[in-house]
Amino acid sequence: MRRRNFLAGAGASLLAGCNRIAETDTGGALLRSADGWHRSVQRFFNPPGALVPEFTPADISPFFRGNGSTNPTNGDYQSHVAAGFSDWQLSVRGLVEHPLDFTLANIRALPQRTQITRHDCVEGWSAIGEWTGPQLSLLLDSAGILPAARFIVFRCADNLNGRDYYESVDLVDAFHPQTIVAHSLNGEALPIKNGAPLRMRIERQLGYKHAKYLTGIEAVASLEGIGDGKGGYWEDRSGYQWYAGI
Ligand SMILES: Nc1nc2c(c(=O)[nH]1)N[C@H]1C(S)=C(S)[C@@H](COP(=O)(O)O)O[C@H]1N2
Ligand SMILES: [Mo]
Repeated sequence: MRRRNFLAGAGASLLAGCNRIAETDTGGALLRSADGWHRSVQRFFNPPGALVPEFTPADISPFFRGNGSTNPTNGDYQSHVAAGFSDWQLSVRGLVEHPLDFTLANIRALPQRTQITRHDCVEGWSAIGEWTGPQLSLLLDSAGILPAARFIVFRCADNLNGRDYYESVDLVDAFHPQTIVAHSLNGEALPIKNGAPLRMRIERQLGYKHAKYLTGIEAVASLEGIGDGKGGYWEDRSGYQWYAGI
């Protein structure tokens, strides 16, 4: 969190003195938006492959709170709850060679990654939990991402204040080794409040990027026309930054 604030402050002062960089093609592209600037500087200090810290079982928070949607009542979510999520499907669509549908059994049958990480919510709380699931890269590689794809969009089952929750990341975060489709928290199937039966863990990003109640993964060339076009529920509603690197 401290690093984020430092970067935000440095961003304002450096941008003021960056006209010369902005005149070059690369510099211009980097500086075009605050988000782009944050992303490039963040990646300079914390390169794409770098892992966030992982913790030990002793560090796990005794209680992992639920935030935002904690028990969706819209659509057919409650009938999935009643059926023990036996018919849940996760689709992979968009700019892919092979559109795919995964059942929970398919997801559990893939090679798994377990990671104990810290979740940071912008509302001012953190919690450490152990998450298990396949790396998103496995799903994307099976579907075969087409060269035109630039973002991965996550579709969710919940509707919050009249809008469907969704999120998106670029391909660097999508293919990051700690980006997983989690089905378990602390060794148990995900609780409903934490996104049952599937939720994203995108460990290099702030809490709101970690889409819960995951129903679909979509490879797209642009975020235009999806929600209000800003890349996520909170980005559309409150101006939260699309790039929420920590
Ligand atoms: N589908 C969906 N995903 C979501 C949210 C939500 O309301 N709906 N809230 C986000 C926010 S702001 C945070 S901090 C985390 C909270 O995860 P938790 O409920 O497991 O604590 O989920 C994120 N993902
Ligand atoms: Mo959050």
